[in-house]
Parts: sequence; C-alpha cells; structure tokens
Amino acid sequence: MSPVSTQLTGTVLVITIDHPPVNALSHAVRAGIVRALEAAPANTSAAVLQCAGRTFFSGADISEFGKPPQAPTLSEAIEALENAPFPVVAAIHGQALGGGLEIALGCDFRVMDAKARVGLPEVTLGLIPGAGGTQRLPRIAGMALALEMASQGKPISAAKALETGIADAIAESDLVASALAFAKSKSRNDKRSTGARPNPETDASAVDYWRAHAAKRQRGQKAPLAAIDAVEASATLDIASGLKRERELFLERMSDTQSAAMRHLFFAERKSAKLPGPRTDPLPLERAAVIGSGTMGVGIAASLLSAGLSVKLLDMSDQALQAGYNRIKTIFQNDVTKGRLSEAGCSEILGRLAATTQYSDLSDSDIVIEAVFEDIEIKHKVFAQLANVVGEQTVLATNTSYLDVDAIAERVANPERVLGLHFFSPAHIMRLLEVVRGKKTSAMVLASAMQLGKRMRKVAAVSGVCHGFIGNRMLSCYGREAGLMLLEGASPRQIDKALTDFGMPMGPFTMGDMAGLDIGYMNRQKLDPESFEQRAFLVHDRLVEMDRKGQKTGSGFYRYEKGDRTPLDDEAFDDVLRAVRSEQGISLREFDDSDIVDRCMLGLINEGAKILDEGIAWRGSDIDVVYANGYGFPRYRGGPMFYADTIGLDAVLAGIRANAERFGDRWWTPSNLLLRLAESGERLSAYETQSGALS
Ligand code: 3H9
Repeated sequence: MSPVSTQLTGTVLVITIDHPPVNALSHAVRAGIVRALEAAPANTSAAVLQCAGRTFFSGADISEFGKPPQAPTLSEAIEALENAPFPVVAAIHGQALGGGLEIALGCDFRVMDAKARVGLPEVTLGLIPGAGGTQRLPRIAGMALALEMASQGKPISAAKALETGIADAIAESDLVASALAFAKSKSRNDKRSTGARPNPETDASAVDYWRAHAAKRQRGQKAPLAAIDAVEASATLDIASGLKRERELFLERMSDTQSAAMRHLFFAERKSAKLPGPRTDPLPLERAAVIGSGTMGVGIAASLLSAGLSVKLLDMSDQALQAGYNRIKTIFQNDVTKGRLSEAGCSEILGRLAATTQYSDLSDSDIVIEAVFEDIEIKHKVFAQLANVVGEQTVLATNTSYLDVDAIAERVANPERVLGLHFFSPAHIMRLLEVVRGKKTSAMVLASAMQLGKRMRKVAAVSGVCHGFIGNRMLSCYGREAGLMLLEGASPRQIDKALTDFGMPMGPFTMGDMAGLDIGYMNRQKLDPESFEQRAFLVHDRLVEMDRKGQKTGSGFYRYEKGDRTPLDDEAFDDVLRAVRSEQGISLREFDDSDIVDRCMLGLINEGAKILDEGIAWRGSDIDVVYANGYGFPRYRGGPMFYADTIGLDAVLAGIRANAERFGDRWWTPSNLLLRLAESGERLSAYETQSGALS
C-alpha cells in the first residue's frame, strides 16, 4: 500500500504521508507525492502536504544512501511541487529535517505547529543538504541564517522560522485545520516558486565568520565547509546552476569516508539501545534515589530530574547534602538564565528533589544509583544498607568505573536486580551511559536501564563485567602506549598534538593533568602490578609523588598559571622525564606523528576486538558508540572499530605484529577475532557476537 493518500476538501487537495516511524522520504513516499500531484483534479485550487504520526518528514531515507538512486529523486519530487499548477502549503508538525525542510521549501507556503522545529542536520551525517536546501533557504531567509543552519545542523523553533520568513503562519490550535484554512484562502494566482526568487545578498562577513567557526569548532570535518561553499554560491549563481553546484558538493561528501563514518554512528547509536533476544517490558521507574552528593551524584541526580523522575539524594551529613542540593539548583538555574528552561519549569524540577541522611527514607524507591567513593568495601556497605530498606524488586545500580559488579551483586538478595550504570563526568552533560550487565542481571532490569537511558537522553551501550568495562579497559591500552612513547623519546606536547590533530578533543597528557594524576595513581596501587605495564606510568607516578598532580596543583606534565588552564612547557617536568628515562637506560628515538597515532589506535583496536571476542561488548558498533560519546573519538572517523575497517584489518594486523616484534608480545598478541575477520574479509564494526543473546 502506498504511504501517500489524498483527499479533496472542496477544491483543496490534502496529500497525507503516513510512513512510520518518522516519515523518511523513501522511494515510495517520493513516488506517491509525484503521483498525487499528477492525479490532482483539474480544478484544484491549492494543496496541503501533511504527514501523519509523530513528525513531518525527518529527511531523506538514510538507509537508501549508497544504493543506486531510484526515480523520482527527492529533487524531482520537489520540482514537481514547485511546478504544480496550484500553490502547495506544507503543514509542519514535529520536525522538518534535512530533505524534510527542503521539500517544505519547495512548497509555496509553510504553516507550522507552534512546537515544530525545522533544520538542516545533514552535516551531522558528514553531508550537506542535497535537494536545494543551500539554494532555496538563503533565497527565503537570507545568507546569514542559511549559513548557520546548513553548517551547524541545529534546528530552529517555529517562532524563529516565522520571524525569518521560513514559516508563513503558526497554527493557533489545530495544525491541519489552520493549513486547510490557509490553503482555502489561496488560488492558482498565488503560486510563488522559491527558485524564481532573486539571489540573496552576499554576506561576506557571515561567510568568514562561519568558516572560522567551522575550522575551530568542527575541526577536521569537511561537510560544514562544503555547506558554506554551497550557500555562498547561492548569492551569485542562478537557481539551476546553484542546484548543480550543490549536487556536486553533496556527491563529493556522500562518497567520502567521513560521511560513511557518521552514518555508521547514526545507526549504531540507535542499535546500541536495543537488546538482543525477545522484547522485554521495562519496569516503570519513577522514584529514584542517588547515594552520594559529590560531583557524580549531583550530575546523575540532575539527569534523572531532567528525565522527569523524582529523586532523593542521600549523603552522610547535612552539610554535604546542602552543597549537593545547591549544585543541582545551579545546574537548572543556569538553564533558566540561558533561556532553555522557564522559571516555572525550574521550580517544578526542584520540587521533585528531596535530600536525606537516612537510608530508611529510600524505602519506596524504584531504582537506587550509588555514586560513593570507588572502594569495594564502601560499596558493599552501601548495598547492604540499601537491601535492608528497599523492596525486593528495587533496581540497585552502582556507578563504578572499574569495580566488579558481580562481586557487588553477590552479597545482595536478588542479584538479578543489580547492574552497573557507568555515567561519565559531568554526568548531566556527557551523553554516554555504559550499562553494565552482571552475570545475573535480569533482562527486565537491563531493559529498564536502557529505557531510563533514553529518557535521560543518553546514548546507552551495554558492557559485560571486566576491569574498566568497554571504555576504560580500552583506554588503558591507549594510555599505556602514550606513556611508553614518552619514555622512548616523544614529548607530552608532541603526543598530545599528534592525537588532537587526529581529531581527539584533548591529548592524553593534557587530559591526565585535567582529571588529576592522583586518580590513576590510586587506582594503580590497588591493581596487581603484573596486570599492567608499570613502565608506562613511571613518569606519572613520579609526578604524583612530587605533588605535581595536574591542574589542581599547578603542575603535572605541564605547568599552569593561576586561574588559567593553558598547558605550558615546564623545564622542571623535562628534568623529571630525563631522570626517569636515564634510570631506565632507554636510548631515545625520534617519533613522527603518524607513529604516535598508529600505536595508540592499534592499542585501542586490538583491545576492542578482544572485548568483542569475549562477548563483553555485543557489537563492534557498540564500541564505536562508547568511544564517540564518552571519549571524544572524532565522529567523522566513526569510532575505533570503524576506523580499523577504514584502514583495513590486514593493515591493522600487520601493525600489531610489527609492534609485537619490536616491543614483545606481552601487550601485542593479536586478538583472535581480528585474525578471523581479516581472514574472512568481514568488518569489525559490523561484527555481532552470538554469545550475548539474553535468555
Ligand atoms: C538528508 O535529508 C539529505 C538531503 O538533504 C538530500 C538527499 C538527496 N532515514 O531517532 P529515532 C529511523 S539526510 C531513515 O530513534 P526519535 C531510525 O533509524 C537526512 N531512517 O527517533 C530509527 O529506526 P529504528 C537528514 C531514519 O523520535 C527510527 O527511525 N535528516 C531516519 O528519537 C526512529 O528514530 C536527519 O539527519 C531517516 N532520515 O528522533 C534526521 N530518521 O527504530 C535524522 C530516523 O529501526 N533523524 N530514522 O532504530 C533524527 O534526527 C531523529 O530520528 C528524529 C526522531 C529527530 C527524526
């Protein structure tokens, strides 16, 4: 059945698209729109184009990308709208995104629901608008707004769309009724093709501004600059030439690895939220408790409050609670200041927050998340106290970064309700949530955690239990290689720069200084010294022992001026490095930046493949989701597993083997999965384990 149906209301033709879940502009939709226009009765005075379900068109159908195009293309469907002998009114609810906005711009008028938004998010997929967005939008709304929308990808509100001429009217109540009334007031004489409008005025300063902005804030990405080029061309080219130029730039982006990487992440992020096996209904989680009102507890509580839950914050002292409460209040008040939240909304949210020092007050909780000091004995105590007061079905979660979730669950009655919820700091901002399934965690509890993640607008990925779970276990290999290269002759500055040039937001040494070097130091004290490469951290340990703990003490790998986070070179650090190198009798060598990147990336990839082979991660794409959302891995490289596929698994294996030969195979034994996939020609980022299916 066609997703497109029509109905006549007097002489107004209402074209309705019903293509769940989000009305992507798939082939059947495009074909249906063209057919509907062709079949319009001869006396049609105007038409309304509307979508059923939760949103107007969400854009081109991304799953069709990379396949041979099928006529009518989106541009042809838009042309059919522009050339229809009657005006067409787009009735926009939900979001009109990408091709969805482009189709609306091909209509003669746009009526929007007051809550609707419109945007050109193609850059988030490594693309630029490819169906006229960069040419029609500036003709309607001017260059400056078109440059911003096409290069930044952020949607704008209906109010802003009205103010800038994108929308012609906002529906007072019923959108369809308003659009219909609007269409009834128009006749064939009101036809006005956007393409026939004059060129927008050139805005050189806006072009320069957005180019500089893209170079700085979207470092390494090609799509924002291409989008700016396309919009800039709209000022000088006639519409046909402008559309042709846009098409060329669009196709260049589409064939680039950056877009393949970002499209991979788009689907990976949606897949990571899905559990394998039969669908399980989640538990309703409405009343939450958070133990610990430090930085993590505060961020977790804020995330839960934003998701609409009521939250009880527990800490040992009134003073600690008051400090935590104040920090949560500040988070939401900042949202009010920035115009993201109303005063009333802020009061409603804070009205759902309570504080207590008594475990007995948590008895009615649906879920409790502990965020206390990272010490297994303390965690055991917290869980023992909790188990005494909460119901048997209450979900018990630990926000540990490294500790054994199974060991914590073991001492609790009904261990199937215990799991890890590993938030990243600051928890109310970072998008990643690693959901750690213990050996006994039930499918229902896991499904509940995934749904909670979605409510908190996080990207959730499931990890099995191991030291550091997916993200930190892999990070330890990356950090190890960085530490070893430091001993072998590279400077922190060179290593940091090589990795930021690769696209990481920060290098490992700047990051270490920022996080505090004492954290890793304390963690290492608890580890079996045989379980990690101690040499890699000799410099780190020496710095901590000299009270050079990073930014907080004014020095670490770098030196910092008071009140300034800029890492400065420091001769005192150079002395430390020289001393450690000479104690180790290391003969120094020169590194080039590609050596540095390769060693760190191969470390990540090999460990990621081992994690996948062990079933700790279910899917290669889940690992990419973890790295892109929790560790700042450049999205345009798709995550470590996708990056491995980009360079080729044979080349990855050759690199790992070369490292094993040079540095010994203690840390460089190739993962068996890598060997198998390189042999079979399969992709690491598409690999899914069979062993992870939930019973
Ligand atoms: C474009 O338009 C290029 C043009 O300029 C030129 C072309 C020539 N296609 O996100 P959700 C699926 S580029 C195919 O969980 P929400 C999604 O995979 C496009 N599938 O829902 C998921 O599937 P599943 C520009 C799509 O309510 C399901 O729909 N547009 C598409 O949280 C539900 O998605 C964009 O970049 C699509 N376009 O959020 C917008 N969109 O259930 C991309 C979604 O199997 N989409 N799916 O996992 C979004 O940002 C969000 O999906 C949206 C809804 C905000 C619409």
